[in-house]
Amino acid sequence: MYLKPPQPLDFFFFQLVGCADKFRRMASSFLNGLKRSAFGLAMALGLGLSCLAGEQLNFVVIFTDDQGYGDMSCNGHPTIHTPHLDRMAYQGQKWTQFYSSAPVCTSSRAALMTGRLPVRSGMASSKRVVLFPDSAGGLPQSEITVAEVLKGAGYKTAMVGKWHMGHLPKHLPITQGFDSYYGIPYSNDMDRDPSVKGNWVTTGKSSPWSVYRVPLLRDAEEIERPVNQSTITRRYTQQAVKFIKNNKENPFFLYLAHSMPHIPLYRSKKFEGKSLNGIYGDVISEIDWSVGQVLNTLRKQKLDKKTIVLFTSDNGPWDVFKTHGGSAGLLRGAKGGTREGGMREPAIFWGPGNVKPGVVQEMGSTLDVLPTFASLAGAKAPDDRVIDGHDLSDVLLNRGKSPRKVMFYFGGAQLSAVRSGNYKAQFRGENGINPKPLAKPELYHLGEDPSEKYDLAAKHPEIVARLANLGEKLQASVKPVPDQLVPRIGK
Ligand SMILES: [Ca+2]
Repeated sequence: MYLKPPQPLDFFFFQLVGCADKFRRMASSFLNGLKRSAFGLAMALGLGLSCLAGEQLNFVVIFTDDQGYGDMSCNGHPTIHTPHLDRMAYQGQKWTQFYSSAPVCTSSRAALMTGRLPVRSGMASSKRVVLFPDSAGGLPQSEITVAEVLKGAGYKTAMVGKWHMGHLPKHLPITQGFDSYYGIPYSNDMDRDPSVKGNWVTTGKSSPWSVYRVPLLRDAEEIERPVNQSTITRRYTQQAVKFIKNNKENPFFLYLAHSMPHIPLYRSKKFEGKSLNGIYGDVISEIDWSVGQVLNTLRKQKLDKKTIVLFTSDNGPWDVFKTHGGSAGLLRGAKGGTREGGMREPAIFWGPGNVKPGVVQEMGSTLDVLPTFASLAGAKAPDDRVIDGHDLSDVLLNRGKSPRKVMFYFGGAQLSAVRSGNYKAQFRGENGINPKPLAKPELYHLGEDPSEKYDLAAKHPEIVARLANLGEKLQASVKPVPDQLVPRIGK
């Protein structure tokens, strides 16, 4: 279902400016018509895009770590304040049923990069949760990332932030389609100094950042260790802004993956004590500031009308850390689980003049990013392998409904739940990487019961059977591949 956005005064102003700009561009476009390439004209007419014909759209993905569905004020959080995300949401499309493809970091990121369920690339495992600093594996070179797809279409590409798809040189972003990399290659709570006792769990405070001896890499070179994490959100933002400014003359793809709000939580001085929500809210405030910096840079560089920005998170909130973890709002469950709170994410697409503003209540997924960006860029998505993503451009450009009708939920490498339309059947336990089959499957109507409270399995066994059948067909399509999460360095 498509809903019109809320319309405060500055939204009307935005629309007026947008109309005037559109008229100017139409006139300019007409006068320059003879100069256009036939391809550019066909693209502009065919896609209904607002950017000048023949120009390629830029793409930015802002990805947060462990931010819950409820952790934005525009998703109803009462004590977290996110003015930049809220503005992004009413200028863009806020999706209320947008999923990551896994409830944990490594698998979720592999799906975002490849458009494929992580079990297809060996990036989901029933033996290890995620990649660790002693892991030898990573995203196989045989996989084709969205960065490689766009690079093939002439894009400059950069990754800033948390990678977590292999930290050895052969697995880093610069081997997977990114021209440059700046960031912490895995989670910010790793490489913990074992001699330091006490931590955020027992004290309710973050340990000094020097306790976590994580590296900061530029391309493949270590430039800082341990990383001063209190400035990391700001430094990632500076790198992102610099990349945008340096690439205003050519199409670009920027993947900005914040290390926060994954624990341990750190923020710069300016954001200390800023939020009613405590340190977690402070951290989200700094990320929100960062979103504002990116969008304002695009506006100032006059790139906003030819850029699509997606903001979303990799998995649900890590609720075991209490006030240092976020909130999934009214959704059930959290990080690591296959209830909605583990995998349904805050999600906003923004692209003034291109993305139709509103609230989208249809399904979408990070799996859909590769096919959608490839389609909008006029680039070729891989056709020699199974792609689990769908092209969402019809929804973004207000031409049609979401092609995503089904969502599969994996706990580790085990298919645990299946959603089709409004119905979701839970077949295995909700937590862990090797969840056991439930004695009886459960069934929920996610429209009427978004919190998964009222089991309808006994009432609708035929729907449970239909969803089980969808799951069996999906599993039959997955070919066994080496588990990338198991091998250890030197073993
Ligand atoms: Ca995560």
